[in-house]
Amino acid sequence: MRNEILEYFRKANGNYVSGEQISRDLNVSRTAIWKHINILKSRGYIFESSTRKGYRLIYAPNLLTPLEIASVLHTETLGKKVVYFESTPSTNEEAKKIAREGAEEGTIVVAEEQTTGRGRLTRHFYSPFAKGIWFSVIFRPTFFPMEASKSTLLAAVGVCRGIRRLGLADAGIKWPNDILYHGKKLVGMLCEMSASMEKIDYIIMGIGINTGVKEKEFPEDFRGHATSFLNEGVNVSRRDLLAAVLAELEAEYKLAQTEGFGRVLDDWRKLSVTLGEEVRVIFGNDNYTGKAVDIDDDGCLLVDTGREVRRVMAGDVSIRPADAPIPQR
Ligand code: BT5
Repeated sequence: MRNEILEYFRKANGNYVSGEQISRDLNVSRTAIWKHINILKSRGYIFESSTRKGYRLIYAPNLLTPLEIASVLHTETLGKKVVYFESTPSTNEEAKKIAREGAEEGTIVVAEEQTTGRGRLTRHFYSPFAKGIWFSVIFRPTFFPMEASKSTLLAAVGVCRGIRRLGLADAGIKWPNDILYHGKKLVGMLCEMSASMEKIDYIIMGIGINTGVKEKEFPEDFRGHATSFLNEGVNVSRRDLLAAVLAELEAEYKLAQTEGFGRVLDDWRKLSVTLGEEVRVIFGNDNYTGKAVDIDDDGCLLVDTGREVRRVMAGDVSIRPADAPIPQR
């Protein structure tokens, strides 16, 4: 109902609308309208009210409602269908649910806030209200399940390009798919899949981009290792950023679907901040350093230890600068 009320005000184009009229047109009580308007105010919307004329909307914050997204979107499929939440536990969980129920390719799930945003394994992903873009895209690709791990790289390329376009030109990809800006994490991604041996049912690309989080707001355990557009001095429009990322993702996805992953991997190499660096690889009890020299055709990272070139698969591998302190177990 809140969205409908908002839409109503938008259509009024900054003019006054009487409570009585909204109540009649939308078939809700005036008390309910008043309650929704108060909630909208607490979300940053500014209304002017007049006892005689009613209310008018004079400022709408930078939210990612389906209407806001549609007004700037220039893709063919991605984002044409939007499932929107002010707050949800995790957009990936919601996307999986609707994908199982048959949601079509390109559908996106967007939330202003995630209460239990997920990273890999049991890690938490910090996703505060309207201070980032927390969303998941549903894909139903025709490539084989064995190729699916490369869709993580595909996602990183699309997101990195969108981010560069909107003002952070030095953003780069840390293998396999974090986006860093000057060494700090700006974006986290979590790709999940459901498939049989021969066919992918769906892939969910979950993406979290920090836009308006201030340095001191990041939780202490990773403060100093994370950043946002705002922190880097760029006041980005979240809907423009989302539209740019979706357009780049779509282009990269089309490439993979029509030509295979060759060009996607090349694009990834160009945007990587890992290749050429000394890295430490931590996987279970395995812990070694070496130079990240390339990725292979399967998207695995090749690390030259000086004695051999080791092939690192995604999964729970932690890649850090070689001189970073070794984490205590
Ligand atoms: C990730 O995991 O980075 C994947 C994050 C995926 C988030 C998206 S948001 C939309 C969709 N819905 C979800 O529920 N998830 C996806 P990982 O590589 O495991 O990194 C997690 C670690 O990143 C945490 O342990 C923190 O150290 C750090 N971290 C958490 N929140 C962060 C944030 N907002 N910005 C930067 N770093 C963060």
